[in-house]
Amino acid sequence: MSHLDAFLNALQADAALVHRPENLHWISGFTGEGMLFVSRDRHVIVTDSRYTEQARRQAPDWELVMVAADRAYPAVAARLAGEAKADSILLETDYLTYDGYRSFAEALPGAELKSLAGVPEALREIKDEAELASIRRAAKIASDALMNILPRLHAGLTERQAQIMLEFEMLNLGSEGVAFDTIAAAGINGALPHAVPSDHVIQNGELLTLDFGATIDGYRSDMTRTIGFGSVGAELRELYETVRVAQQAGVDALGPGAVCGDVDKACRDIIQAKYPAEVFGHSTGHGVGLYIHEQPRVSSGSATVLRPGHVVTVEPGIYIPGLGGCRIEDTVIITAEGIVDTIDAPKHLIEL
Ligand SMILES: [Mn+2]
Repeated sequence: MSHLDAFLNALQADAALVHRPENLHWISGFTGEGMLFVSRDRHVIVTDSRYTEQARRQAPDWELVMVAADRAYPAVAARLAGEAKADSILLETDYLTYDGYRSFAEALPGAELKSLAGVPEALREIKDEAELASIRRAAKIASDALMNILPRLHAGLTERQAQIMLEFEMLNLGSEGVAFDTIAAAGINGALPHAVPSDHVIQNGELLTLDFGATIDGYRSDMTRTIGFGSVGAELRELYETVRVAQQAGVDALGPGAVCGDVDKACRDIIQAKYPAEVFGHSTGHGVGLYIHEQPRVSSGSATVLRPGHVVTVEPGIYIPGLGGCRIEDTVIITAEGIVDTIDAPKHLIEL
């Protein structure tokens, strides 16, 4: 079934207006800016002259309406809704601004406006073969990029230099861009799960956490590896080994029919056997696709059951202020038979 057909099947109204770029992409194939108008009988891309040729190429089966300015969108929506006799219309209330929503409400005074929030996102949870192929390519680029830069990584570089090296390598290997802001955190900065790379100079005896991903056809990969420099002391070595065992337990708990909350527990139990609960404050993982963070969440108590086509990360970590931190993360595809771990970079402690 095409993505458009899947969207139409899920449509609980006469028509929908779609604005979120990732949802435009998923439903129509068009990756520019604009709006979709979708009803049973009509599917229209509304955009401006910067994107009309692109829309023709990427979505040849879609009707195209050109607008000259942002304020024209509500009027076009009203015209299309009138032509389609659409009395009920869905909008992305979780994406439009308050002013944006109001301008559509004013242009569509007779229509019943309802929320489309979460509907395209739920449809996008299960990936098809083409989507999985893109994610696997993005994952391979990220893994290869890390392995390629290892011989050039050494104590004395800054976190930012490590970040730039890694991003350059991913782009060089064919990534469309970075999947999200790369995290490179060494020494005590490793205790910040979402540290911003700084001019901190990596020292011997420190761990460096690198969390990064590549993008192919808009689809992202997500991976984290933590690397040691010089000889890493016993306390950090123990911390690393605990995360490695926890991460492997999480990956081993994945599969069709696995419950997300159980996967989280598999990781968390191992860490909590040795450390206080607060060292691992975030959830174990998340879905990955056109967004870097999407459904399903692999979190404590989640009853979501994994199915073939789900793509989730497993990324436990330990963060201790004043000491440092470690995280290890893979992006994993759930299949009918089991799993495919898309990240093939090694997970033992590498000391450079
Ligand atoms: Mn992640």
